[in-house]
Amino acid sequence: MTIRMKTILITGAAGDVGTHLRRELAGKYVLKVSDLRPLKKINKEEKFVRADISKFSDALRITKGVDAVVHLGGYSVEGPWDGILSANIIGCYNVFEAAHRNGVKRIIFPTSNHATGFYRRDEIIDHRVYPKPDGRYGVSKVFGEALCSLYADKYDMQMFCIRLGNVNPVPIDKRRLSIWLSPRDLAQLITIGIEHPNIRFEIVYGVSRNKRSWYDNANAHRLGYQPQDDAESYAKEVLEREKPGGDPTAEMYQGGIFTVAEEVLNPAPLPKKKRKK
Ligand code: 15L
Repeated sequence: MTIRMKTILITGAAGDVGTHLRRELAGKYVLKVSDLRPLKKINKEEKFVRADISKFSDALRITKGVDAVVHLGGYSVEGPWDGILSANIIGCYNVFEAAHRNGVKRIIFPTSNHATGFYRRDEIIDHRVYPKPDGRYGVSKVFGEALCSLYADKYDMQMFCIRLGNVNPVPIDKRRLSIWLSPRDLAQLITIGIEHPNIRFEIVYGVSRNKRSWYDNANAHRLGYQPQDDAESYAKEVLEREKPGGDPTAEMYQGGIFTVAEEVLNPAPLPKKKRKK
């Protein structure tokens, strides 16, 4: 008996998280990858479909014939409202509604720690806390979570929300020691979202087994998540690099610099990768 491989649509596939995820999931699923931008590299078994998800017709086209959608597409940091509105509010609605109309039953929605960024760092929060977004971007992620809840209740879809911390091969600063998610732990969570038989509407935190975590991730563990990595292994070198001081509000809240950022292009850019000579 041959087992049919599931086809998974990954939107926003050209971004950092999408790139890590495609590498981790290669060979496990048929990957249909989409983005507004061209992909730097298209892997052998991937099918690339260019799409602007702020257009409903594009969303309908890309969600056809897939078993599940991992919806990474959109604006991934605090930024100008127009961009967030079209990519994260209109775009997110378009992808979910198009998936529903195409009979796709399962959506994995990587939301963000910035949906709850105005919780203090001395608090431990679980998946049941009410949202406390730390900016326009955070609000757009809360909107996406609310849509997930609606599509689960109204259309009986299986909606898995992962409040991502920071996906990176290694944690890059003090705040990220608490919210780091290694690419292999990311892949494990996404796989739970794709495969778990009893998902309706779930919220979990997308973080590794970090000693300094701000989250009680019991809901993820209940669904079988066993993170492999702990940011603490990098703590010494990260803290040695950390500059003292910093904005006191940003230091107090889990969302860090996002809590004080306005409509800038990216309040917390990741360090530029060193170019190979
Ligand atoms: C996010 O939500 C962003 O998508 C990501 O780029 C990081 O900035 C991350 O939050 C973070 O909080 O570090």
